[in-house]
Amino acid sequence: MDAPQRTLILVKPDAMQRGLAGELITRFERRGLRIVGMKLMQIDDALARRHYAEHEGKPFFAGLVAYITSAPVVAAVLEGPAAVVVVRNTIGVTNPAEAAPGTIRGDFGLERGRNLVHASDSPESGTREVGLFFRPEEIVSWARDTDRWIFE
Ligand code: IDP
Ligand code: MG
Repeated sequence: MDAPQRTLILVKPDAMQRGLAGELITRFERRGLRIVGMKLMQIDDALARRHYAEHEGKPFFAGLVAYITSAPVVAAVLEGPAAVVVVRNTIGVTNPAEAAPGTIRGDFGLERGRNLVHASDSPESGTREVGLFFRPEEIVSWARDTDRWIFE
């Protein structure tokens, strides 16, 4: 089994407004990932800026902050073997116009600025972003027994 990892996903406001939260979360569950944290929340300006700090100064930054703060989001922590790359592959590339059919962005999106879902892009980002959105006590441990029927 690949090393277990944790990664943050956000069901972004466009997906929330289209009523797609359940559909998107279902895809991660069916992939075999385990939900270890989940909440509905409104991201404020300060959190949006910290979360997207790497994009500060880019032309789309102000629009990105306005977009991610425009409606409630579902934030979740997913856990599993190689979870970071598995989730990135499940959501597809940043621009939905170029995302493969079968991926979330490739099945539901058309535009880069409305791409339905966020996912951490590396194990280090996963650790940083989980820490930004969740307090340690909000992460739930599953019984070790369940590893036997979910993972190899
Ligand atoms: P990612 O979400 O696939 O990791 P990033 O490059 O980290 O993509 O960009 C963060 C988010 O910023 C994207 O998901 C998208 O919503 C938005 N974004 C990225 N590039 C552009 C752009 O060129 N125009 C508008 N929005 C963009
Ligand atoms: Mg990114």
